[in-house]
Amino acid sequence: MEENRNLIKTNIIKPEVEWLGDGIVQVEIMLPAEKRTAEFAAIELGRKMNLKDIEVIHKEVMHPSEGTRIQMKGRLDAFVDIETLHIPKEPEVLTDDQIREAVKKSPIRIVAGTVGEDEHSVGLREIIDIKHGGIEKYGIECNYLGTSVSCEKLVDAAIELDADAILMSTIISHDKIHYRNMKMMHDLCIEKGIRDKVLIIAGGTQVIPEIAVEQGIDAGFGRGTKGRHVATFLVKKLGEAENES
Ligand code: B12
Repeated sequence: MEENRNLIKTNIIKPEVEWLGDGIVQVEIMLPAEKRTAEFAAIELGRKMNLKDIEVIHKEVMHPSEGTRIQMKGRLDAFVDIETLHIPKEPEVLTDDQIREAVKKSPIRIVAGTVGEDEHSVGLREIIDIKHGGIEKYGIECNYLGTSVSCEKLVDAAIELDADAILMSTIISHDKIHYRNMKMMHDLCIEKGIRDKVLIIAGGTQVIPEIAVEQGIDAGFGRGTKGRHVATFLVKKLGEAENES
């Protein structure tokens, strides 16, 4: 601790667990191997990550046919100078009154569902439902189509209801199915001639906003999203489109 005391008043940060800037990090690894092999393989992998003083602190066989989860700790002799970081600004969130006022002036209608074979409905319901502070509370008309809805069905519903936005939830991320579904939704909207009339918003536990947008959709939202974040995006984006036309 003594040797790192001078870190306190600098822009330098180092990982720490016990002492100021002790450099200790915890790493979690799943290895397709039995317990003992996994333990020693993990230590070797830790060395290849340039960790020092490696200790395995937990091992757990998930299923004999799957492998072992290892948690280990080690010392990483690295630091970051905060001054050199590029930290993007957090998006501005409108107040409840601002959102309600905007929706009153220009009503918004959305269609929503969890896509593909995704049965995880809790997240999307939190975004929509009034009882969770979802977007319904601002007067946004929500048409929830349910779980495991095909992209095609959501696009058809958007056409039929003349919706302003499609809200797709995609929690499962194996084989990047979440991003593939976003691209499919974007392509289908082009094919059916509505891409310039409808916003596509996707969300889910493993959704990284920047990567979501790379699939051609308008916005992606990850863990911890609240209805007010989505409502702010809808109001701002639809407002911009209105001003342009
Ligand atoms: C509950 C749960 C289930 C329940 C779902 C019940 C239901 N009605 O929703 C049941 C038991 C059915 C289930 C089944 C399965 N599950 Co499950 N499940 C979970 C669990 C424990 C919690 C999910 C949850 O409700 N979170 C709480 C909500 C509030 O958070 P959220 O979903 O992230 O939503 C927030 C944001 O992501 C975002 N958001 C989400 N959707 C949207 C949409 C829009 C438009 C926007 C803007 C934002 C947004 O906003 C939300 C609020 O902040 C997670 C583990 C975890 N801790 O995340 C695993 C998890 C998601 N499940 C998993 C798996 C593998 C499965 C199964 C395949 C298991 C199996 N072998 O059968 C099946 C799949 C079934 C299917 N066809 O979908 C994995 C997914 C792995 C992956 N990366 O793909 C997880 C991560 C568990 C794990 N660690 O392995 N599951």
